[in-house]
Amino acid sequence: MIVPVRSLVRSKALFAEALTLIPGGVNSPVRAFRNVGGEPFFAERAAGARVWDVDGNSYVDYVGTWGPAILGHAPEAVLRAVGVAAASGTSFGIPTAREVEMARKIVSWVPSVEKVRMTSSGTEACMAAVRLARGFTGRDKLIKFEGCYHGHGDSLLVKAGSGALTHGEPDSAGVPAAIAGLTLSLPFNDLAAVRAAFEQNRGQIAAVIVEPVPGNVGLLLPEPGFHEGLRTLCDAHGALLIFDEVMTGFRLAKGGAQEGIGVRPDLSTFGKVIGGGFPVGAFGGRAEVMDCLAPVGKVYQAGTLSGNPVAMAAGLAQLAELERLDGFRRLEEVGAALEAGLRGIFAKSARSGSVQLHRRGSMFSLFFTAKPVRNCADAMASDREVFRKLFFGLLERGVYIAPSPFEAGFLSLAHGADEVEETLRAVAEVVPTL
Ligand code: KE4
Repeated sequence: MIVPVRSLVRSKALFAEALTLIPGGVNSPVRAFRNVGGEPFFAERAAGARVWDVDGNSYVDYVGTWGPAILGHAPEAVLRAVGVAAASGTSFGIPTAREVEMARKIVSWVPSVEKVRMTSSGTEACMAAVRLARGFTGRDKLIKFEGCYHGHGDSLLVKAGSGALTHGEPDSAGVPAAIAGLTLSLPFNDLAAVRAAFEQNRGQIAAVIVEPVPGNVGLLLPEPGFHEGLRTLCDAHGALLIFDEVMTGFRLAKGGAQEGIGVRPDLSTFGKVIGGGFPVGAFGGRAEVMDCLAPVGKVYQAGTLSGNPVAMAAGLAQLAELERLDGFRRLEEVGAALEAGLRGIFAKSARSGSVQLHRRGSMFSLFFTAKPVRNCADAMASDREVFRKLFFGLLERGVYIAPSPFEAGFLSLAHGADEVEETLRAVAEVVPTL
């Protein structure tokens, strides 16, 4: 493929101005390309599996706005629903029928969820779920896993993944030691470490929170028995099990990752897909736990735009399309096709022994290392320079993967054979240069 020289003039000018007005020039750190270097391009528009930058360059998009764009960008059904909803008012701060419809949908799709509360982000959902677990159990400590990212709430920015891993600084400044000290961050897939933490903190642990299939340190795959072990340990020690399905929920299956794993958490958090690209989060689970929330119980949580009618309309339309189009089966098919193509390319390359390709459904990631990647430490030990070369090699060929080895790739229903073929052609050109 002749690699066209891509003009980035307008992106550069916008970024230069953004840097004078917005910290790092971005409203969320992962967008800043800090993990790969260089400057981000600025999006002009997106449709289907593609995004166009302000200089007119187009890219097959595997970031999908970090998960929400599961149908592809600007799906007709979502745009229509948003227009209808917005025409009747964009926010009321008064209960609406759409919130009941969304709650009914989540409860019916995710059997472990008996009651659910909407928020405006995944961060809020995770923060609230942790507060609820502490209020329900009367305990303060929390177990999480290194590299898992549950938003930027203080208790959860401890050895967190995603953007927090950019400079190998998984902890954030500004989080009081007294709060961070209540969070025990353990290696993913290490049940012995969890067992020991419960033993050493008897009666003190309110909850274990985990991304069932972590997507914020690249994609990690849970080993057989890991989640069953977490369930057993939480039951034995009177702690709650929280599955953070903000990324995996309504993506890996109708019932989220927990459907395939077959373990019933006490609480789950959601976001991304159920907002159809609008600001949404949700948390739900056992009714006896959820009823500890105000105004019924004493655990306070609130939000001006929680259950926003336009966001609900977008999310409901997206979920309806996923069901109508037999979306989960098709996402598995396109994921398998991309995986087979990538494995074929790497198998014939000099890199064949030093790349780990992880995929679950429509989520995937690549680690450049000869060793298996079981947890955050293994992921951090992978070769970031090779990843950086892959990223930019693909970008200049019109394929946009996450600008960090510590993120997952996302496929959508708009990624068809043409997009996969175009992607594999670009990969086949770049891999020999790595
Ligand atoms: P938000 O507050 O960004 O809506 O959700 C936080 C969150 C919670 N839990 C999981 C499993 C998540 O993946 C996220 C957010 N994911 C990142 C992508 N790695 C969002 C992108 C960003 O931070 O800009």
